[in-house]
Amino acid sequence: MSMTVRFRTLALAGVAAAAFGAGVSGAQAQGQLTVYCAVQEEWCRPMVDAFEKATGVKVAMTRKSSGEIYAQVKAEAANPRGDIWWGGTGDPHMQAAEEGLTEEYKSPKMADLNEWAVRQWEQSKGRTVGIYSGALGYGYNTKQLASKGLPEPKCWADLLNPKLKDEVQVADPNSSGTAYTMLATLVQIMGEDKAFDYMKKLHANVNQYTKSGAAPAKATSLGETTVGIAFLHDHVTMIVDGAPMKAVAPCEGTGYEIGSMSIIKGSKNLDNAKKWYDWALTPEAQGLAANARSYQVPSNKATPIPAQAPKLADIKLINYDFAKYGSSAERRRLLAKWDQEVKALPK
Ligand code: S7P
Repeated sequence: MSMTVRFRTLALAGVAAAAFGAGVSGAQAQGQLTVYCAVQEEWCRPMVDAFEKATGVKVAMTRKSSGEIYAQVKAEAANPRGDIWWGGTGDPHMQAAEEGLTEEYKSPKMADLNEWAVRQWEQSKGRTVGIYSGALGYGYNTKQLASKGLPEPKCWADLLNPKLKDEVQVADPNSSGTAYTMLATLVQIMGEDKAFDYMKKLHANVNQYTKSGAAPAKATSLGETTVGIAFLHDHVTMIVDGAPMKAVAPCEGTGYEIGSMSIIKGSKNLDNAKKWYDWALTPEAQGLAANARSYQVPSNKATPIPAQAPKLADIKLINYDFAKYGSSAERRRLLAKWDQEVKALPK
């Protein structure tokens, strides 16, 4: 887990100041805000800097994986310490919404959003909203693959090749929203029985279940694993950095995420949480992603889609059922089943 907790001064620059005027000086501090951030730290930080610059609000930020933030919000429900949960896959946000852990809020920016982002808000009864989207897939290290004399994998089925024993890395779906997206995707593509058979077989090839969903992309870039399962945009970040890698949208089809944002129920800084929420939906704030080498598709229709972002229209996407796989009962049931039937298997 990568974690940062910081109260910042207002000295740092940020392009998003334009969204809320020219920015404010340190003398005009406007209170504070605690943000639980689930994207990569490299994107969390400039968001915090830009928001502080634009509003004068001091931000304490903690970075964790999606499932970990959900667990923390639930554990703190009687005495909430966070104000806003920004980013991470939509399923745990949906679960939190259903469990009443997050606040209902309608931002004046809703009209500016893509339909899929608004649908997330509607399905959660106004408790979470889409901020970006991205497709799941895997990446492989071209040098490692060549050195093993393996054919280029193209499908989910190819990851079961016995020659990939201990050469596939993926996160643990309990902590990682990415890995839960994989679990739910396979169930939707194959049906539950076949999906669990697949994951049991895949277990033989998995070298490590990481805590963070993007970690397998990094490990693939470094040649620590031949294949890493993660969102395609996380692989693209590595490829843009020059890693010898290729990203694959599996031939059977794949799932996708609606990265989401929620206000935590009982927030002690509710006005500032709403300020962040409205600001984070602007093109100025969403445009910070590409500078941070995060290549998701933004939810505001006016935010330019980064040129490097995988083109969702070119990928065989399933009709991911966010209401079902984000429901409390289904997410808990599938995770418990994965723990018992997959993770517990001997290696
Ligand atoms: O790296 C960005 C990203 O892939 O990370 C988020 C993810 O939920 C956080 O990682 P975990 O899998 O560890 O929870 C995604 O929402 C986002 O696109």
